[in-house]
Amino acid sequence: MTRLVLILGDQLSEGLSALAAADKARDVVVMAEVADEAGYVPHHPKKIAFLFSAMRKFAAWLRAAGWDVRYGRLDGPETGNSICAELLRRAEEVGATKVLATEPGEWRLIEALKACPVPVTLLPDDRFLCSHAEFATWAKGRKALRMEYFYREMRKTTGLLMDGEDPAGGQWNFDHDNRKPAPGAVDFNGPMRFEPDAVVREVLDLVRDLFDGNFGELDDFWFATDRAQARRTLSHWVTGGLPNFGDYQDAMLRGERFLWHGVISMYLNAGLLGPLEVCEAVEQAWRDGSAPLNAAEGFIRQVIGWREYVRGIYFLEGPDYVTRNALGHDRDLPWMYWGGETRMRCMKEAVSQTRDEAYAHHIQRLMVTGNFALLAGVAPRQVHEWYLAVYADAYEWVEAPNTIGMSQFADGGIIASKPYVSSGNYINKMSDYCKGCAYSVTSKTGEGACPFNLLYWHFMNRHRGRFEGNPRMAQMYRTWDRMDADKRETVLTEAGDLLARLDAGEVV
Ligand code: FAD
Ligand code: DLZ
Ligand code: SF4
Repeated sequence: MTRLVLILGDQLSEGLSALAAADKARDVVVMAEVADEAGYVPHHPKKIAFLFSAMRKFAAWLRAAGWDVRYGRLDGPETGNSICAELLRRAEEVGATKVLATEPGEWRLIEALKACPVPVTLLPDDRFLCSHAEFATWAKGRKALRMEYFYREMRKTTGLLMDGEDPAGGQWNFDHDNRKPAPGAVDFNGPMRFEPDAVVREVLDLVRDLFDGNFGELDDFWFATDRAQARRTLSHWVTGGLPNFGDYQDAMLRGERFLWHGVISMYLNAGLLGPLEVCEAVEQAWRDGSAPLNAAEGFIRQVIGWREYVRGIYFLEGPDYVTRNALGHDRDLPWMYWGGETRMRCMKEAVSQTRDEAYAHHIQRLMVTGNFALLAGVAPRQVHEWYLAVYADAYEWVEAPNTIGMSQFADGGIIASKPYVSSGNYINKMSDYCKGCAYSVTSKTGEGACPFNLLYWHFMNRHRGRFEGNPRMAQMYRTWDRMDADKRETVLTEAGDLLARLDAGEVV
């Protein structure tokens, strides 16, 4: 009996569990560009172009490897609007009654597949290094699910950067070496860029026609769109970017969009690269002496630590995770996130590079756009939908814990032990943004005071009941209490005025 083998847009891996369980001689692969997936948030046009190009190339690779592949194009008149509709159509076409699929990375789609009239068998997604069961076992009985302890277990299981039982270099984490401010010049020319070929050009035309209204620039598309290109991107970065990756991981510089970052998350998350192979390449560079340990460890921690950990949390916490709002924030996402005018240089830089590249690095996401939304009290659901839409690497399993949990503290502290908030001082220390800003980072109040400075204290004051008992925040409450009462009043009044101007849609 013929079965269908579903391959989703972020499942473009040769060793995918659904493919491994299928029989090339009798089963039929189904892939489809469908309106529901392309439209559940207004995805950045470069994200759609990347995924459709990579899907089309993966389908061609499967065909060359002998699979019967039925591929639905978005502009194909027969293509269904949803994954389930497409499965039903193909089931009828080939006479199949069952579907094999690898578990999707989003509750929405898992539930849709379970409700689909044609029965779907969901197989574990073994492209990750930690299964749901292993994560649940690790989490069981713990008071706090801190990433650092999870990460140490992952180091031991994978053997990465281990000297026998001990961590290489005698310590698990070199993060304290990885917070250097931006240096003057960047000696890495950024991620490898690829000229669009015929397949990509055809997709670009389609995306230009159908997604013109979405936030994001489609021109100057340079992403890798198949595994061979993604592998070249990885080697290029390991040679040129990795050596300085650790030192300047948190730095931000005007006009330097990628610094020494890998810019490989979109390839990892779509399945063009695997987590173990990228970590092994990085470990090898350290063992060969071409990259320092703080860089190799810093990178490997992000991949086998943070990436696996956030996925574990997403699946452990369940479908309602994205609705959490522990701080009761309800402000609308300011228009500046969609490219509206702003006088804040840091926000302008982060948003405009997001519009151009569908990329911003971690500190831009966490300490600029995320920090501002949290300080301003924006509804976390809206913040979540923005991040899910605008980044080429965004799928809910990874984006939601980062946004709802790490960035917005909306899960009440499952991921973060304290909220990631800062005044302008942090941004000034880690970037050169403040130099060209209409606001003054050193002004705490008055005309031209940096909005981060005002909103920081507004946030601390309005959430005092929740945070003053947190030992990591006590010092800041002491600083606030030592401030002159009039000064505190002025800060809160000016912060309130600023929020009112945001709500009124004025340029801030
Ligand atoms: P590098 O700095 O080179 O890091 C190496 C790799 O580590 C990344 O490619 C990525 O796979 C992994 N990694 C690093 N940090 C994290 C993390 N916190 N969680 C998971 N993986 C991590 N990452 C996504 O892949 N998709 C998202 O949708 C996403 N949304 C985010 C939203 C917010 C609010 C924040 C604060 C972070 C988010 N991240 C997300 C994490 C991180 O910002 C990106 O993984 C990183 O910027 C990708 O760029 P890079 O490949 O250059 O990473
Ligand atoms: C993100 C995305 C987009 C834009 N389009 C498609 C699509 O047309 N077909 C498809 O199979 N997958 C697409 N995806 C990826 C899915 O949304 C992703 O598989 C789920 O969100 C689960 O992670
Ligand atoms: Fe951002 Fe404030 Fe610096 Fe301006 S002064 S760039 S708003 S941190």
